[in-house]
Amino acid sequence: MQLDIGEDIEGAVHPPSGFIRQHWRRLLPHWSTPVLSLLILLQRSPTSIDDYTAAAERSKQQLRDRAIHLLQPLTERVHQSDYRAILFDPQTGYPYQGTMPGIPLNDVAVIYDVLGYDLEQCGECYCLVHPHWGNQVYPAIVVCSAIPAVLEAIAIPYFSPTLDLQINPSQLQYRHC
Ligand code: B12
Repeated sequence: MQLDIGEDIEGAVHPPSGFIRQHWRRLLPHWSTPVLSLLILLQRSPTSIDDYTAAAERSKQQLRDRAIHLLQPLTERVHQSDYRAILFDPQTGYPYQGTMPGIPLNDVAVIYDVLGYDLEQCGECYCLVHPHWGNQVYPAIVVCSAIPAVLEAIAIPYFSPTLDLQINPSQLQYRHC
């Protein structure tokens, strides 16, 4: 079910992809319970990001900051309901905060698996092709130990219309190195 988040932002809760069901211990070595759901956040990029340009790096920076601004507090809400949730850093594929990393999560491969979006080779990397936004899409993934219905029940009120989608710089606690 699509979450109603905002303009140029799409979010939905899904069961885990085959790779995650099979490899969750390699992705999260310190977890003792399996990953049972994912929240996928897709943001439309204001510029093309398919090459190493200043505009692309600026857009990726802003989109990453907003993904963290929106999803990190959601993981804390999940913890308050006694489930586990981790935001994977969209820039690196490793957990965003405080945990022993395993193998990096390939966001593009997961979304290709779960949503069936096309992929295109962009230089040395593979990019998702969103049905409406093309490759101007910035993915971010939260994995969770709760079943999809439980994560949805937490996410729907969280992404209520009052949620501030705009980032003010003072909130940014972590920037790209
Ligand atoms: C590593 C990486 C790179 C590497 C190359 C990666 C590669 N060969 O795949 C480098 C640094 C070269 C690169 C470049 C670029 N990248 Co890049 N990259 C990533 C990163 C961090 C990880 C991708 C990854 O894991 N690849 C897997 C490779 C390294 O491993 P592999 O052995 O081939 O495959 C294993 C994994 O896939 C693993 N796996 C892990 N999880 C999963 C899940 C599933 C379902 C499966 C099947 C497998 C799997 O299993 C496989 C076998 O062991 C992602 C961010 C992310 N969190 O996913 C961005 C990302 C894919 N890159 C992105 C972009 C835009 C680029 C660029 C095109 C432009 C730019 N400005 O950065 C440039 C290339 C420009 C050019 N002209 O060449 C964007 C794509 C956005 C989109 N629309 O999809 C991402 C999502 C980053 C972001 N959030 O913006 N990138």
